[in-house]
Amino acid sequence: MTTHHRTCHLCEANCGVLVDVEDDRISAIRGDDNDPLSLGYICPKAYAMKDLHEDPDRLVRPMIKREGEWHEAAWDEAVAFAADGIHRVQREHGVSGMASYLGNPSAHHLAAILGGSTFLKALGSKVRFSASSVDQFPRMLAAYFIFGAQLGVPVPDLERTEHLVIMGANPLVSNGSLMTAPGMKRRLREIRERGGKVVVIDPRRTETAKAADEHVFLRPGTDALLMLAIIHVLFAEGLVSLGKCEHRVDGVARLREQAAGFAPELVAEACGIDAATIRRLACEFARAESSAFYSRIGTCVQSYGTLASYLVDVVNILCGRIDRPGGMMFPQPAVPLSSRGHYAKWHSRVRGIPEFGGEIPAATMAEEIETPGQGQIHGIFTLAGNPVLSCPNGTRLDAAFASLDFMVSVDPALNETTRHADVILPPRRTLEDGNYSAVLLQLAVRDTAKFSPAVFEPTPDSKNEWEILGALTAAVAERRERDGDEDGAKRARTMADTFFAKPLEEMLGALVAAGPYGITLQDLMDNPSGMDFGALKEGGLDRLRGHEDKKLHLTHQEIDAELVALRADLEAGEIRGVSLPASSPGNSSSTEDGFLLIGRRQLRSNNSWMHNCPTLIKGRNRCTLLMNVADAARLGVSDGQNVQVRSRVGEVRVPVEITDDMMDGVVSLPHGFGHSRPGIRAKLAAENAGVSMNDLTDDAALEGLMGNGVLTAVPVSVSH
Ligand SMILES: Nc1nc2c(c(=O)[nH]1)N[C@H]1C(S)=C(S)[C@@H](COP(=O)(O)OP(=O)(O)OC[C@H]3O[C@@H](n4cnc5c(=O)[nH]c(N)nc54)[C@H](O)[C@@H]3O)O[C@H]1N2
Ligand SMILES: Nc1nc2c(c(=O)[nH]1)N[C@H]1C(S)=C(S)[C@@H](COP(=O)(O)OP(=O)(O)OC[C@H]3O[C@@H](n4cnc5c(=O)[nH]c(N)nc54)[C@H](O)[C@@H]3O)O[C@H]1N2
Ligand code: SF4
Ligand SMILES: [Mo]
Repeated sequence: MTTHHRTCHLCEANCGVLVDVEDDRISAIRGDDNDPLSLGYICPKAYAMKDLHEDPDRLVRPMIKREGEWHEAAWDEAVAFAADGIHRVQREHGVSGMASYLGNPSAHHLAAILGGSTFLKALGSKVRFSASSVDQFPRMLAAYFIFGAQLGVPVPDLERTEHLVIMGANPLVSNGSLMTAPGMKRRLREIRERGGKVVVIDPRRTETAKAADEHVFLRPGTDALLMLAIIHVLFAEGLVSLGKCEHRVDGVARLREQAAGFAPELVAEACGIDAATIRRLACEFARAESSAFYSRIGTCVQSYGTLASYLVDVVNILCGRIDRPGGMMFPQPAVPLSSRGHYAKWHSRVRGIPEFGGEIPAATMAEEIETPGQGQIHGIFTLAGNPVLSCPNGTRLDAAFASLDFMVSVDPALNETTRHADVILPPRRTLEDGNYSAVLLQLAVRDTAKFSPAVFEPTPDSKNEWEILGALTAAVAERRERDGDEDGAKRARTMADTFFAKPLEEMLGALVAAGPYGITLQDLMDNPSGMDFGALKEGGLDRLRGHEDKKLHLTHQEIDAELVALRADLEAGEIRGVSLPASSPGNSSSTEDGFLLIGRRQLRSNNSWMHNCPTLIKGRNRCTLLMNVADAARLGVSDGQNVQVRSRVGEVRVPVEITDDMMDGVVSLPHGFGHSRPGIRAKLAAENAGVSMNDLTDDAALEGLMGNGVLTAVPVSVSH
């Protein structure tokens, strides 16, 4: 038997694992006690690494579709086919006639993230989409506004905080996000054991809420109102104390005026939280020895997502919690990926949505494909994504993909999205490749570094994303050269010759050597469980490559406009067109059969792509609609009964699961299911198909500042 050290690549937590191999098969996957970040913790998903490695449905050969039939192909043939298609679309419809979509796992693989970003430069199309715009973009845009860097997202100093507020996140199940922090259960327990407090604000009494000191139900979509009321209290009670940010924050006085109109009493009913509780939350946060206000996807994927995320940062700033031990701090990773980013340099063609970091929102993908005219999308390149199940109005997107002239996917799965491709280029199995978690270690609650060497020899004639995209880039360059497209050829040729020509490990070696610890690849190899650079360090605000004046900026016309819109909405009794409850007793958000739909994550699932893993999918049907006891009684539905859920864009039929854990008037569906579409190759997933929540989410609803997908507080009706 041999034992191999790896970092689990399945979610953001980055747990150190030991993979035991006997006779060329994985015999065990265990937590690595010596990993300085995870200290031996793993979750049940770790075992899915074996399922994924052995998945019989995984594509191992490139696939070309001809007259509707899939055929295995040699790499040369498939790469040439892909390059021909891309070149044809770009020649006929312009460079940006070929769009791209990068999915979530690309952030977990060095080969994919470096390969993807380098290939997109060669491709040259400005029409880029990714899973980030159905996820954390609002959090990043808030960081861009305030700190001047889209990757300048602070993380809670879990190892030292005395008071942690968790809003719109369920880290006990998700294992944390924009907060690389394996072992959340232990971490929360330790905060409480040292006399600290953990508060969860969420429309569902989640697994995390149950492990906290206090849970507060919040009406979905109203986070910005709650934060404004908290800011109002901080000013009214004289609790603003900027600490080390004293001379580096702009716009505090103005903010005070803006928050004046949002007294707790004014927002209480809309938020479903009484004013006294809001006051207490604010005071406890400000008065704690140390405190960190952490918000995540629930707060992002709403119509005021950027404003809400921004106001969370503001609360941390006003209480002097930024860049301070026990507060919100900036990690110092071994490979810093500093990127200032940009915003609103240009706008999407159809709805005029501002770009952010060079992308336009995934929720606009379908309209950009369907709407004729100059700049229409005719082809798409997807890498590690399944937007048909993960983006709003999946039904429409599904049809839009079917109408494309050409599509190429770099993905190991033939799934709901890649079934529309003309050619699929599958990367080799993850455990056959080395890896370094460059993106997620940017956001870790402790500074560490670790390289994961390959566990298995590569399957003969297999390629990773770096190699696939390198070959594709060279092939595209050739076609452009042949056609005399000098600029395009040069762009692709430069990428192929100067970047892709280097082995990935050489790229990594250069990156760590240039980092703050000046380590070498050999150092990483010599420390198979990882290198520990200690607890989060102060000075992050100085290290950040943010605003030129090194200040935190709290005055932005975009934010002002959102505040005006929110104020008007509050007066009109709605949140961007979704009605707030009429002066109703208690927390109720429901009207007869009308509900607000929210999502949920589950420990044995990960977005759309792990339902073909036997160890995860076994057991009861988990694609259920959670509904509160009183709502179920009112509708006359019983546990397990199938109901029809309708939204503006679609409907699904799904069994109800009755619970005490939902807020009145709010129902919850997990996303990532819906494997009943024909033509996918995932036997177990198809047998446990469930329904897709994104056949209900609405692509007409966009977040106000950069058009992030609105995946929560979706108005639906439920009937039987
Ligand atoms: N309603 C609702 N919708 C949501 C969310 C929600 O909470 N509610 N969450 C959103 C969030 S946070 C996210 S991140 C998105 C995710 O959205 P996507 O990233 O579009 O979807 P995934 O389901 O993660 O699909 C991952 C794809 O990557 C492939 N893959 C896996 N490993 C590799 C690899 O090593 N290399 C390559 N090349 N491909 C690989 C898989 O086969 C699969 O096709 O979904 C979003 N959608
Ligand atoms: N097991 C598992 N782990 C995962 C994933 C997975 O699919 N499964 N996905 C990974 C990915 S891609 C990501 S981005 C992370 C996400 O990690 P988290 O951000 O922790 O995601 P969720 O568990 O969806 O938690 C979101 C919470 O927001 C709540 N919520 C919904 N609407 C609102 C609202 O309007 N306001 C507030 N305040 N709360 C609201 C929901 O009830 C839910 O508890 O998880 C990662 N980890
Ligand atoms: S928490 Fe995430 S990284 Fe850790 S074992 Fe589970 S899936 Fe892997
Ligand atoms: Mo995500």
